[in-house]
This record gives sequence, C-alpha cells and structure tokens, in this order.
Amino acid sequence: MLRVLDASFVTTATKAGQWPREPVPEVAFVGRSNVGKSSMINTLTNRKQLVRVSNTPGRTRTLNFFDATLEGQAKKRTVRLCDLPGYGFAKVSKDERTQWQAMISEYLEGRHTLRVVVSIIDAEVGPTSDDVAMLDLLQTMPPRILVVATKLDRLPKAKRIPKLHALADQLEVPKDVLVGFSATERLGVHDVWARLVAAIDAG
Ligand SMILES: Nc1nc2c(ncn2[C@@H]2O[C@H](COP(=O)(O)OP(=O)(O)OP(=O)(O)O)[C@@H](O)[C@H]2O)c(=O)[nH]1
Ligand SMILES: [Mg+2]
Repeated sequence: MLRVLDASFVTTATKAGQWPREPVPEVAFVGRSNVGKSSMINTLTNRKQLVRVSNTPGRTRTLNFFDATLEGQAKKRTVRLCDLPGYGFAKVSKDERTQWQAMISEYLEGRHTLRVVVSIIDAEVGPTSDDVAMLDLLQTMPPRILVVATKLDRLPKAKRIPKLHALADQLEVPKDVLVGFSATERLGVHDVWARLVAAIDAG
C-alpha cells in the first residue's frame, strides 16, 4: 500500500532554464483545458489546494512542479509532478496558444527526468481529436504513458466499467492501460499511484 506522506510546491516555469534541476523521477499531467489535471494532482496528494483549480478553462498557464513523498513497502521516495496548461482552449489569443504549445513541446521533448506522462481524458465526453493527437505524439517519445479517464463520478455507477472498456477499445490501448478516476469521489487514487510507481520502477 502506497501512502503520500507529504506534498509541496517546488517551482513555476515557462522555459527550460527554469525547470528544477534535481534528478527526481517526474510525472507530467496532460489533457485538454478544464479536464481536471490540477484537481487530479490535488486528489493524488490528498491536498485541497496544492494546485489552483477553476471552473474557467485556461486556469493553469505555466508549468508547475510539485514534490510528493511516498511511502510503500517500508521505502520512502520522492516523485515530482508537473502540472501543465491544457490544450484545446479556444479563448486565448493565437499568440498565447502558440506560446503554450511551444512551452509544452519543449518540456515533453526536452525533459530528461520525465518518466511517465498521464494523459487525461474526460470519461463522459471521451477522447477528443486533440486527445488522440496528443496520444499519438506521446507514443513517439520515451516516457511511458498512462491514460486516465476522469470525472467518472458523472456517469451512473452501472455504466462506469463498460464505458472504461469502450474507451480503451476506442483508443486502441489494452484495458489495463486505462484507469478510471474521480477527484470528487476520490476514485482511482491508489490505482494511479500504483501504476505510476510501477512505471517509474520499470525504468
Ligand atoms: N465532477 C467532477 N468535476 C471535476 C473533477 N475533476 C475536476 N473537476 C472540475 O473541473 C473543473 C476544472 O478542473 P481543473 O483541475 O482546474 O482542470 P485543469 O485540467 O487543470 O484545467 P486548466 O488548468 O484550465 O487546463 C473544476 O471546476 C473542477 O472542480 C472530477 O473528477 N469530477
Ligand atoms: Mg490546471
């Protein structure tokens, strides 16, 4: 059983020179704007407001790094989490969008400590074309990928597992690569941590 002992904010960055330098294994959270990336980090770390969350898409505008201290099998470890701005957000200027995209690609392509990317999709909405494009891009990169379908609470209980299976088929990923999650009902927390740690340990 994994337990989060502590979580703290590390730094904010808009360019590579500002990324933290310690060689800590890192996990990044990507997904469209408003899908629930920042909420997922709060839920995973057991904190209500480690990361700012908002109803308004486009809340997160920079890269934000957090350290989580975990304990499991009598071993302590630090995992660094990186919250990214969302993609597919229409209400920003073209210039700003280009800037965000550049910031995200620079990070995904250049971050050597990045071990796992959590690709977050909306369980109810399903994958958008932007989600599929992001997954295609991630597949060309070294980090491992974990697909998490969030806001599962919005589906009636009986529809949740069938929906997760349908999403896995649609994305053409094995059923066990897709995890269901809900920030409001705290579903999938242990599952996500277990897979993240397993992926990090698999090297
Ligand atoms: N019902 C439900 N709502 C959620 C869940 N996760 C997040 N939300 C809500 O979705 C909205 C967006 O959440 P954020 O965590 O800020 O989303 P984000 O992906 O970080 O958004 P950007 O930073 O704008 O890209 C907020 O109103 C959250 O309360 C969930 O699991 N279930
Ligand atoms: Mg956010």
